[in-house]
Amino acid sequence: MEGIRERKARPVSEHEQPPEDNVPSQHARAQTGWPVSRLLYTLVLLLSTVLYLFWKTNPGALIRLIEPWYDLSEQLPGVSSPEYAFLGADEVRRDAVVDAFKHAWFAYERDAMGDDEYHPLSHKGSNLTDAGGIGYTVVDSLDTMIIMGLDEEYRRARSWVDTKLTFEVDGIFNVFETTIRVLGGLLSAYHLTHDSLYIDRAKDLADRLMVAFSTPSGLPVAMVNLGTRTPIPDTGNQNLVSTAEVATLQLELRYLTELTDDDSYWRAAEKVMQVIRKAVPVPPLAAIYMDPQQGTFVTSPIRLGSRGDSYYEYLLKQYLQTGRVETGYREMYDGAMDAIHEHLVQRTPHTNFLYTAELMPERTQTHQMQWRLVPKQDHLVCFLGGSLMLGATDGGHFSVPPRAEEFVGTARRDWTTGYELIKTCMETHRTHTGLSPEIAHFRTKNDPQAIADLAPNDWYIKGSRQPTAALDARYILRPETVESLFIAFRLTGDSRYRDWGWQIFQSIEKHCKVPTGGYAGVTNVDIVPPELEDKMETFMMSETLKYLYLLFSDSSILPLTENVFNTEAHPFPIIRPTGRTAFT
Ligand code: DMJ
Repeated sequence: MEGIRERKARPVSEHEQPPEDNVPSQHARAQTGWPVSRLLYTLVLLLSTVLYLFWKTNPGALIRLIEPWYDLSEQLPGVSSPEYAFLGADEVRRDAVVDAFKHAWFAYERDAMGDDEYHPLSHKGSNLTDAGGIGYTVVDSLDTMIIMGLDEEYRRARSWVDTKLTFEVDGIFNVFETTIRVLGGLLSAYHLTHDSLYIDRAKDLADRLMVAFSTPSGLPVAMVNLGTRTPIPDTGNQNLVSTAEVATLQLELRYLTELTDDDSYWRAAEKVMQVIRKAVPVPPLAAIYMDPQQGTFVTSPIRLGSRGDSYYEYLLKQYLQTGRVETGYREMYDGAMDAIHEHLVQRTPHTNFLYTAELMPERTQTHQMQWRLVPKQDHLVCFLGGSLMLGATDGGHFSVPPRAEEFVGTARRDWTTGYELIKTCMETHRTHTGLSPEIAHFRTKNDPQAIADLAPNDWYIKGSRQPTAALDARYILRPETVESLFIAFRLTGDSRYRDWGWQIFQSIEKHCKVPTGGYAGVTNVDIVPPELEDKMETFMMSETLKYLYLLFSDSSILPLTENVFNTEAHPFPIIRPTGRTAFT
């Protein structure tokens, strides 16, 4: 400062040559450098303060501001290198998944072979009806054994299907669950083996299920008695049907028509989609309940989780199943994705996590209808990350990894949202067990302090700190996050997805593995050691372990461009039916 003052105090005339002793010394030169560095220092300080205040008040906007540069260096979000990666197998991790499958299967086979469900803590099986079961677990697991090359285990399972499986059971079964797990399991076993046993069984089952479609609208009722072939409406639910359930039978029924030449399955499946296309509101967000008498949506929550999820999944997959010619499905899917982006996609206030909220219908005091946005997301929604990326690349028909210029229209938006959603799903695995809860709640801008305290990371599990954990805190061996990781890996070759999948697998091994055999869900993902639930859901062997296996396998196994996975992870081939009018 002194130097500045001195110079100001003694102005030198333009023409005056400085006398020799006026030439600044080295020390004085350093002093004259101060103003610049001080200026810079002040500027940096000022800028940091502004950025800090901006971050505090609107962190999302700040991240969005810098995102374009971040993207530029990365080419595309979710892709580390633009170079083509050969997707070879990670044999060590893949084989660890096979060992896990064997651990699950052997326990089931030892304690409960043929029963619908398995209880690994009590070493028992159980059936879905008192009249008996229909091989839920065996049939749901067939294709995983085939894919993993477990020939001996598969041979025994096939023999059970051949000699013991019967659908002549006087019991009531859910149409959707039976279709995706049992019919889907039989059809994919056929796809992988061409063993006609599976077509015979699939046809027998489907013929019993078809009575569900005999409603005035063509929307199937929720249940049937398989033995008596009687449709059973869901009286406990005002005879309504859930949107996901009626709209997640199509891949299975259409493939069965392709295999049998019996058109009735295809017609029934397509009729449902015609009814939905006509009934869907503007914007095209589907409420989770429909009335099978009227063929209309009823006022009910709108969400991408339970009872809504696979409706969106199958819009895209029906389009992919028939070689991308049925543009009607693609249009419905694109319309739905636009509406989801406009009405459901949200960001958390501090960490900018992307999630999809739910809409709850409510009546105001003056009886007006209004929709309340609820910031919660089911684990089930985690399928959507991979699904969006798959849709954005038109079913994996882009380069691997995709090049930015391949994306047109809303494809890049969908890709980015898909990747961001996967990141959020991974974030919900940051619990004490490393497992993610059944439902995650997210912070919003003006949350009360109690919620702010609970959710320093912008998300929390409702009730996880209460002595009796809420159902939200459970992890029941669900597959949706690893399903998305598998798709993202196949589309990008980016090892981050394998690392994330491995992380999840290790948490399952650590906390869900029952030493005597099998895997169990946990009641609270935030308690270590966790309390186990005495159930191994069938999707552990049909989906979770299959998707993990495929994540670590080389990409020649079941390429996405040649197969479409049903919602229970059963692969079907892409088909090109002739002589049929496409759904356009
Ligand atoms: C599976 O049965 C299917 O993935 C279904 O679409 C949703 N729920 C379970 C797995 O979580």
